[in-house]
Amino acid sequence: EANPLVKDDTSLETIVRRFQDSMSEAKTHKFWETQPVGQFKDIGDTSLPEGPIEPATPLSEVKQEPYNLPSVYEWTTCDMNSDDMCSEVYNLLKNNYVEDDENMFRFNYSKEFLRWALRPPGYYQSWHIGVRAKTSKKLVAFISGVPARIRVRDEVVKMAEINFLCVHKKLRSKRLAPVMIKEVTRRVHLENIWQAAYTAGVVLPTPITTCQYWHRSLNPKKLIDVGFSRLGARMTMSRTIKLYKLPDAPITPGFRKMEPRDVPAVTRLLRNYLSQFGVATDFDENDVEHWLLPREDVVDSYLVESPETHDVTDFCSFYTLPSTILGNPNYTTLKAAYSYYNVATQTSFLQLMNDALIVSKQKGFDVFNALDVMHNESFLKELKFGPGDGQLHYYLYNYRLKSALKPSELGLVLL
Ligand code: MYA
Repeated sequence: EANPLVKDDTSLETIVRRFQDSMSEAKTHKFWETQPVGQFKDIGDTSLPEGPIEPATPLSEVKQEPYNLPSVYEWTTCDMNSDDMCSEVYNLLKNNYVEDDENMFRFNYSKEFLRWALRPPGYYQSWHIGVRAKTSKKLVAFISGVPARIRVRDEVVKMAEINFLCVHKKLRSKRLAPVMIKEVTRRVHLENIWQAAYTAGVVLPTPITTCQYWHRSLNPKKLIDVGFSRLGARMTMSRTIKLYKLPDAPITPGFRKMEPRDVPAVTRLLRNYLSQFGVATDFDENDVEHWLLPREDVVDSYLVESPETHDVTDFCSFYTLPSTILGNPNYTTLKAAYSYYNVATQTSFLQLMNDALIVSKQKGFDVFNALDVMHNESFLKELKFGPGDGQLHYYLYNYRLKSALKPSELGLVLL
């Protein structure tokens, strides 16, 4: 049955964007054509080997000085430990980062979230790169990387995860982004790392997979009021509210918040689950401690501890990413939870994720979002998620896959 509450995916803007995406292989990419990424012209060429596109070079051959910026700008390294610097990055993103196709919502990553996302185990401050206007010293652009181990088929590869690329709205289309991408690449190379992973809403050469966002209404009235979703045909507000109603407390016996003592068990559970996907993150205990231990208003993790054996059998997690609602007189913020990593072995996946919905509703989220990655497809429709209009393309830098993956073959969620 059609879900009556989905962000309008048949709007003219969406149709136009889908058409443009479908034509994007015909577009030229003056910058991306020069980079070691899968090129559109090579799609389907099975003679090309899987693996690095370019070999690593000796570190002494890596360019030692930063790339040149237009003379009115200068590079700055952003110290995310500093409150002032963190606020500058926060404000740049709050006002200039990703919006939906209809410019109704803009991501509003919190300062605490940015600190968490940018300071994982072994992070490099030199990969947190800002651009300032020389005269005013105002921060006008940002790009970041963090180190990660990502397994591609049988190979665990050290990579950079690149995120938060942002150029101030007034400085768009001046080819600043390519310089920033080259500069972060240079600084990643200086650490002897030669591959990267990133996601984007735009089509570039060449996605390893294209995923879809699905949305589960928790507060349907607000979502309709702010234009995130529409009242379905033949639906009233009260029927809609009833449709999305959830129990007050989780159902599964032994369902509780993850604690520090759970790190070893959760790591085993996750490593075992992620081993089945073609491309997946390779988490060790340090990573799990950083990425999955609950942090208020940043990341939530729950697990099922068997009441009999005390084994940890199931796990679910989501991160907090609000969006600013642009130009609505009644509401300023959409509170969204994003599905992160989930593993079910004893509890049904459906019941586990229903419990995740219940606790996110309790915490005051308006909507729970999930991509169709890993085994997520198996719960989306049944738990009343509706397909959104957002597509998310996943990319690898300097690593070729012989063929694209299905979203269900991907075990990687970037923030
Ligand atoms: S994805 C989130 C990106 N941010 C936003 O969408 C926020 C709002 N938009 C902006 O701030 C600007 O529009 C941005 C582009 C900054 C996105 N990824 O300077 P330009 C190419 C990669 O004139 P602007 C995220 O953070 C575009 O195709 N390339 O354009 C992951 C064109 O190249 P070509 C992109 O609009 C980022 C060129 O830039 C993206 O002023 C991963 C135009 O430059 C994009 N999202 O600025 C980065 N958007 O002519 C890659 C446009 O060839 C990392 N472009 O088509 C690669 C790995 C690096 C490390 C490697 C280590 C080994």
